[in-house]
Amino acid sequence: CFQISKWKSDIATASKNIVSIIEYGKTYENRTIDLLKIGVPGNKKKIIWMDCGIHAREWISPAFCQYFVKTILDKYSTDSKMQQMMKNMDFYVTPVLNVDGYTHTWLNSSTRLWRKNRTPGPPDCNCTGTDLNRNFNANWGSTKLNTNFLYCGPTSELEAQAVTQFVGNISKDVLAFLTIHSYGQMLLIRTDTGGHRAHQDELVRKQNNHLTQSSVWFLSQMEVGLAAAEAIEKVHGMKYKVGTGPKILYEFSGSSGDWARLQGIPYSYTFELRDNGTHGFELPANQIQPAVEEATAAPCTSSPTPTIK
Ligand code: ING
Ligand code: ZN
Repeated sequence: CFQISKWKSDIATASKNIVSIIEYGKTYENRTIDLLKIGVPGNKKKIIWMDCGIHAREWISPAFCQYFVKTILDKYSTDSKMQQMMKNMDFYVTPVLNVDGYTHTWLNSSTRLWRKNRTPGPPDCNCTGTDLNRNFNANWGSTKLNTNFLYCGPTSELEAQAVTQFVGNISKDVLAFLTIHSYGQMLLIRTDTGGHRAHQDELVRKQNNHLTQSSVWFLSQMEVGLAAAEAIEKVHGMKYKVGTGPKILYEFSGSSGDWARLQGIPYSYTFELRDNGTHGFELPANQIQPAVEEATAAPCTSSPTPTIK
């Protein structure tokens, strides 16, 4: 984390005109939560939100955020499309959201697979930490997953409060909310009502057999997702699945992405980066570079215009 902090300030110094650091919260152990704001200063800009490292052990995620930032900055210096994009949009990139948990996984091999943050549980309970991706105010408590291991908020944790407050204030300008995890090689999209209900929603859509605003929007997310998966595959041949969490992974509630969608942010995607389970969270070093390269192709794909029949 020390190295990532240094990397952030180096970048902000090197690209003063378009990069700044915004501190927007503190962790339980009093570490700073901050993000890089990247874009040409101006008015009426749209925002792309990206957070990495909400889960401590998913190390490829913070690596991805750093590579993504490097890529768009490199492009900015040569590519007129990127220069135009930076005039219309700001990227808000949090390289590590769960700073305490992430630091904990670097301690030793016995803590390497820690997922949650580091808030202590009740004194009589051997249950340190809260799963931050079950702590957001989105259908909170509506799935079976609020056990110790996957405790639900709502928004009891400082880290979730920081995101809720910061994004809440700017949400009408946020075009896309991207939150980065591993592993599984998936791009998760959302229904209007959240991850605990996607099955039912899909049935209703099929029964009605007509286009509501919500189904048009759903198809458009799907279409953008499929184009992104195709772009990923072109880089190193890796296949990514596209769909809703409950359909291709499992049911959940209290995730940041559902919360973002319920705030009215049009596009909310959760990335599950490499791999497919062979190494899982402990992705070998020689896969870091290809994994972040291919995933960068996803947000850098220009969105297709939805072709709804
Ligand atoms: N996966 C996510 C998790 O929080 C997810 C999957 C994403 C669920 C978005 C719900 C919403 O469980 C990992 N790998 O953490
Ligand atoms: Zn995760």
